[in-house]
Amino acid sequence: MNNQKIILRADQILRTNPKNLSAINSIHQNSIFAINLRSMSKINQKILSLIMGTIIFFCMMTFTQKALAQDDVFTPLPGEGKKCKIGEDYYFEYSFDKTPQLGTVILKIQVFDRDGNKETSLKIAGDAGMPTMRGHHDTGMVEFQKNQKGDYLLPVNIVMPGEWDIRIIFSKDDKPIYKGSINFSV
Ligand SMILES: [Cu+2]
Repeated sequence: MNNQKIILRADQILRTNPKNLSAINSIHQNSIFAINLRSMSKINQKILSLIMGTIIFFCMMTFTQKALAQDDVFTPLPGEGKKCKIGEDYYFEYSFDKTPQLGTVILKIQVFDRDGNKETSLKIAGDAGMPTMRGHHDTGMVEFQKNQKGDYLLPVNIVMPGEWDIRIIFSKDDKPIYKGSINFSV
């Protein structure tokens, strides 16, 4: 059957018995099969493989982007004064000098080794901003400064009420070893 005939036949069936969908369906299936066979010339096969290649390419891109995005996952931290483990070797605790409010608050992080001794060999950087307004207030990664006691300090400027987060990266020998985020609202 050619296409014209298929359409006429389907039309005929619909006229005589509008509810005979299964007959229409089977004609439709046959027509798809016939059209597929006819259109599979060599040129179309090339186009088809090109399309398949493009689809696979974009799938791979998506996978790669997902893998990269996973690299950038910041673990939400459990709360002020709570122990946060960095692998087996270190842990840290953090606190603010006051409840975060408009103005400047100071975030303090204390790092310890597995025996509980102060650890000062890490580098810590933090990026404060508003998750719902990315790019508006973000400070970019700013390095914490160590005080004489070996505490790591970062002043954070809270410029408007709403949801805030501070994304923090801990590095050992310039390699990131932990990523965490502190979320709070003002
Ligand atoms: Cu804002």
